[in-house]
Amino acid sequence: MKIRNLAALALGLALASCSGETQSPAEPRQPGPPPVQVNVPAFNPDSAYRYVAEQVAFGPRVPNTPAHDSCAAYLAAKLASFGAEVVVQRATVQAWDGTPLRIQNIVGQFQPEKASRLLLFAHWDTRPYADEDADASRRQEPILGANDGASGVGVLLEMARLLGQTPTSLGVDIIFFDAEDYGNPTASDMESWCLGSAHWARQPHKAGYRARNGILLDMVGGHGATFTQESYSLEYAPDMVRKFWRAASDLGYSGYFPVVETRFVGIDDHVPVSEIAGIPSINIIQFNPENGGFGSFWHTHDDDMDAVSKTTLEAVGRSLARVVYSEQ
Ligand code: AHN
Ligand code: ZN
Repeated sequence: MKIRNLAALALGLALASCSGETQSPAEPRQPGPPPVQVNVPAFNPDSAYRYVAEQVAFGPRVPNTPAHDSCAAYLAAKLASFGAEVVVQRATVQAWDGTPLRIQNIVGQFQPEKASRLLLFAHWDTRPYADEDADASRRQEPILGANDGASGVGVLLEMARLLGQTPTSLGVDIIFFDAEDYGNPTASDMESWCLGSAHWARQPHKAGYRARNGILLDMVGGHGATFTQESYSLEYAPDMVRKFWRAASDLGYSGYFPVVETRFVGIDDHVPVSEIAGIPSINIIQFNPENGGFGSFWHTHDDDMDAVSKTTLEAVGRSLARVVYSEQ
């Protein structure tokens, strides 16, 4: 035990001594040891933004609609084109209002032979109603979900492009969960909100599937977004929360990622992945406790491409890439 600790200390010192990356002068990094040098391929924000726009161009991606089917085919083909081994998990699940939903969870596996793995995920479906819209006459219409749906997927597709070119130490799986935004407007419950992820968590694409950690991206493109440390994430995977916020800080993104805990953000896909599948997961989600919570676009018709910032996609994508390529 003692020798192991000494070895870890020596390794820590060795890594800490070869700091390399420069920091942004505008946003000083948080105090602590200097950043560690890791070779991270360049996350391209233009590419991520294009993947967001391509999804939004299908229109709302609500289960049981043709646009939903077309977008599913696009996402699976995209992952395959980057070299992932793709599995599409199809099922019919029941929405809270009784509607049977034909869902597709889309899984892209990189280096599937590796035992040590990381799981990256986002929901790809969009909400069937704009229940938060100021215009009551349009609250029954589905939303475009540029942020709430397409942004997380867009960042992960760009991540997939990098994974296809530059292998990581760990194997990586990317899952686009379906039917995560069909929830009961008057309840924050796993049963109505997390249909795709709960289905997968009970019945993963591979029996006995394990991953060291999971990272969920949800609404990661808002202009001037802040990503606070959500309390379920801190409960399930505090080390990964710290790693992610540290990576962001090392890159000069502390403005986007303040070290602030927020409670009651709501149930999200990381809850079933952590609790049912047993994979400790964090949620990177726009939430500002001083400003009403989620962005003003949330569950409204304002959630279109105008609500998406390339700079925010870049801050999240670069931080994520740094975490994924640092993990040994
Ligand atoms: C609730 O608001 C119940 N959960 C947050 C999960 C969510 C919905 N994220 C985007 N849309
Ligand atoms: Zn939503």
